[in-house]
Amino acid sequence: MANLRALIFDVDGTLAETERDGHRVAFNQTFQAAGLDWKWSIDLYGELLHVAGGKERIQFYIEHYAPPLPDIRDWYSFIANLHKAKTERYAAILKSGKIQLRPGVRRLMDAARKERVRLAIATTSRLENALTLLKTALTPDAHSWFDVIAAGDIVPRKKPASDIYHYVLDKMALTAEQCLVVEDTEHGLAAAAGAGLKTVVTVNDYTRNQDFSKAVGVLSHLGEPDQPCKVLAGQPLAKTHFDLAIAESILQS
Ligand code: XBP
Repeated sequence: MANLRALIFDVDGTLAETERDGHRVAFNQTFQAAGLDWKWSIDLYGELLHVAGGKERIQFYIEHYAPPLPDIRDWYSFIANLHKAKTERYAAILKSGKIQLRPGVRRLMDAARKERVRLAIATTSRLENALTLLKTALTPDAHSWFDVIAAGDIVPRKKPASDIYHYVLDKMALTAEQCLVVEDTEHGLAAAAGAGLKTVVTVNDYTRNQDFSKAVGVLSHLGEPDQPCKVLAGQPLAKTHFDLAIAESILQS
């Protein structure tokens, strides 16, 4: 590949549909086990997803939805402990094998490895969560597939700030012009665009109505030879699926 040196993937919603049936369920299980009368419905969770990061999401819920509150002095530790417990429950859900990769993710990563296009991860989620998903849904030695796995609190500001993408570019010693990002949300797109990166968006039920005008393309998913993706915005694809040749042509244009 003349220009394309790396693909940078977001995790939740992009690699797999983790939010509705993974993170949300783990949050609810944790609230119940902690004796909290808090329940995040599918619709409410869609609203809460505007806040990136699990700890930040719990705090936002407390501040904006006035749920029944326990008598707590140290809210910082309380939220941190809830979030830790939620991470364990989320890992158990992933280990049960219920959550699979979205179409085309493994195919594109395999092709990149064959062509020596480097791989990286840029996520708001906790590192353990990203690693567990990669191990359970991709491959047990997933660590070795990625040059950088940038996650969670590793940078001061979460998406939509661009910190995580600057971090990945720094660690890989690449420029934005040498990389293509795959994201699923407006926040993720804003983060990548702010670092000067071109981004392909693969939407999901929570994000399909968001503003993706800064994306180089918007797809239903990455597609497979026998499972065509739909182009929702951008240039039509000459094939059923998104591949490295298309990624390269995007960087050249
Ligand atoms: C997705 C998120 C995360 C998860 C929860 O991040 O917003 O907050 O919903 O993860 P991304 P944690 O799209 O960047 O992968 O509970 O581990 O924070």
